[in-house]
Amino acid sequence: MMPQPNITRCPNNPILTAKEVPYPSTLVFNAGVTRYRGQYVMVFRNDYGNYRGTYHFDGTNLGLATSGDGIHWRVAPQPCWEWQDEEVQRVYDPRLTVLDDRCYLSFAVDTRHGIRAGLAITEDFKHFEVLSLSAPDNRNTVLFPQKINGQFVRLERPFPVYSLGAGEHFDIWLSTSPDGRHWGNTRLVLPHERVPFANAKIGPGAPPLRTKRGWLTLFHAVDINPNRPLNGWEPSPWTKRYTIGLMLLDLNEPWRVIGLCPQPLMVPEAPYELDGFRGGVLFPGGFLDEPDGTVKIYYGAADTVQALATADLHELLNLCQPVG
Ligand code: BMA
Repeated sequence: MMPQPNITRCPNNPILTAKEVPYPSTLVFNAGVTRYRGQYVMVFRNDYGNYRGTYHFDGTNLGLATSGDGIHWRVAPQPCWEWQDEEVQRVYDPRLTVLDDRCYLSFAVDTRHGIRAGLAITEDFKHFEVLSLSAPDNRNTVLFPQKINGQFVRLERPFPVYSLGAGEHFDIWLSTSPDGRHWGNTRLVLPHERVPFANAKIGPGAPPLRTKRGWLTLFHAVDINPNRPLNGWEPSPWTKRYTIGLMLLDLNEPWRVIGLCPQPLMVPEAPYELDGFRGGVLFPGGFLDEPDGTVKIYYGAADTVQALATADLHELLNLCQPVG
């Protein structure tokens, strides 16, 4: 018998919503979360104002929240970053990684010439030095919390539409960098067809957790069913369900998948996951281990609110079936 995922949704869910944000806010979701200098830090995506079509509101900025326990959050009085100019339309879907006591923020950037994946560094969450921006189209980059063989390492999700034709069949890749600015040595990690519960794109979720057995890694997996409307508020019918998947990557050769959970770790089922701007979306962005052997899984729910679930680290490791 396959062990079943034993995941506990936080009773306080959703742990952050637009109501708690002291500046214009409509949707609060897809946050990056880490521990930095003695507290939990969250950078969340904040879409504000009215819906303007094609998934754009009046604007999008990034908000900052801090916490002593990872459950109850204080939102800073001002957004921490908004980037809009002639070329850049918005920065969104942040992920946070602490490496050598510096905090890195990886993010997606919509530009007038495609979607780019960026990496910035900050110490105060007020000033962000942009180290790199990828060529389009790429996003969902997550930085590993350690250098491997002296290199920065990231997972990423390019989306090659021209060569693959119609459809959204995108995969998880990995690149390395000597300095966080120049990225290369790109390799395929997990093709979407190896994920039994995805019939469309997959993408990196949160920065991987180092364990004795390997890098434990969350990802999102999309299954499209045109006969299953997901009841979002968005005017166009939404049929893409986003579940959370789990894999184990080799510690020294992290492009090698050594374990994969054959079923989703979490599927949308709580009301705040099913009802929202886009119903049925779980989008993991933070994954933290605790001294008591549990882990915290932070995820955006229904592209509307921020949620948290907990699990046992060893149980998660045991869910990953060996793969050759
Ligand atoms: C992806 C991104 C995410 C979003 C998800 C579901 O393509 O845009 O920001 O959460 O779709 O809408």
